[in-house]
Amino acid sequence: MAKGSAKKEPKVVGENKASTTPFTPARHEIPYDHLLEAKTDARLGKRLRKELGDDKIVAMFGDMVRLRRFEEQAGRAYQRRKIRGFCHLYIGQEAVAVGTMSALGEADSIVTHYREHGHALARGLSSNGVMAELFGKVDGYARGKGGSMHIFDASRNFYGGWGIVGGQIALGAGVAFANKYRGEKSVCVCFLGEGAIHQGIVHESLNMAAKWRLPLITIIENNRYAMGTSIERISAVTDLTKKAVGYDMFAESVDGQDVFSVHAAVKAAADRANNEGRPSFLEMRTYRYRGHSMTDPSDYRSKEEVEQEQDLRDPIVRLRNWIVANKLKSQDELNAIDDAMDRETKDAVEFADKSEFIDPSELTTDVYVEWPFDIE
Ligand SMILES: Cc1ncc(C[n+]2csc(CCOP(=O)(O)OP(=O)(O)O)c2C)c(N)n1
Repeated sequence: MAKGSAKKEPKVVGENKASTTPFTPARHEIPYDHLLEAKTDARLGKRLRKELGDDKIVAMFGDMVRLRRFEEQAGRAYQRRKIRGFCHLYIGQEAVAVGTMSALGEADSIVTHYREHGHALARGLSSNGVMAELFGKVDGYARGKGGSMHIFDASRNFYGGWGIVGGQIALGAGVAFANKYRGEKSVCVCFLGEGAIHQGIVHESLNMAAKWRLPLITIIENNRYAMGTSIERISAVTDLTKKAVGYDMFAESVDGQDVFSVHAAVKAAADRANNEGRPSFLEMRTYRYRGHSMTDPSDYRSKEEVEQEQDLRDPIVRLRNWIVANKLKSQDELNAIDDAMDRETKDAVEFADKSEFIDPSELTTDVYVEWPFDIE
């Protein structure tokens, strides 16, 4: 679709602009039309190149490509009925996971939703282990007992993978509370979809995080649709940063298709938490290219809308273009990285296929934690 013909955001009726002004934290909304024309900010790119170095930026490209190729393979394996049950692909949202994880340290924690294969891989979990979990096999991160929605690796402070929309934020706030209680300088990042934003638990947790000054970074991955329902249909305001204003919490809308913007926003939020004891609320404006889950025909949005998002905002193409324009690597060198990721994920499918199912005698194990257990 041509730039000029992009659909305008509907005007919000009865909105009281003045109501948000006494608070400094809430930032202005980024209109969708503006995002479609957005380019990577040249100054931000230059700054991050200096801070992170060329190798790390190229590694971020490789990480995003790994996520994309992994999800494509997972989609194919699902169609071959190698993966059963629910499976929610992350294709289109790669910059959010990679930009976030690149800004965190090993001591930081992650609690997330069910669309989490990308978060797990970006956190450093192996393609083999994640794919085996999707296949329900014993070499998976939950020994095949969790499946797609419950990837978990305590050794990397990666605390799942949760299926109840919004419920994980209470766990995230609890982890942040524990970090603070122990006097550790580390944050907990909690990912939610925008569909979770009106759940009561989200508001109870945001309030406590602000009141107790917990090192919690709440990331709303606003991909515009909760299953088949658009954010415009369910929310009185489409600027989700306004939800955090009532808790006097720092809030910002971020271009979630630009890995640099995501990295910078999360890094600033981690510094804010560690240095000032202030939680943050980041709304990442992103988009998913596939349906809600593998069984969703995606007929609630137009083909043109999806194509427009892919053509103008694809996060991988955007970083690829920036890397080539700034001469960090050539197109051919980036293609070689892509090929390597393609091989890695195909190998992961083979690995998962060969891995065994758990013995049926284990079906009732791992349900409860054995008592007594150690509490640090
Ligand atoms: C409390 C609760 N209500 C309903 C559901 C069913 N459900 C599963 S996913 C989903 C949509 C959530 O959308 P969003 O939070 O925007 O995340 P996305 O799938 O877009 O990543 C719903 C309603 C659920 N899992 N939990």
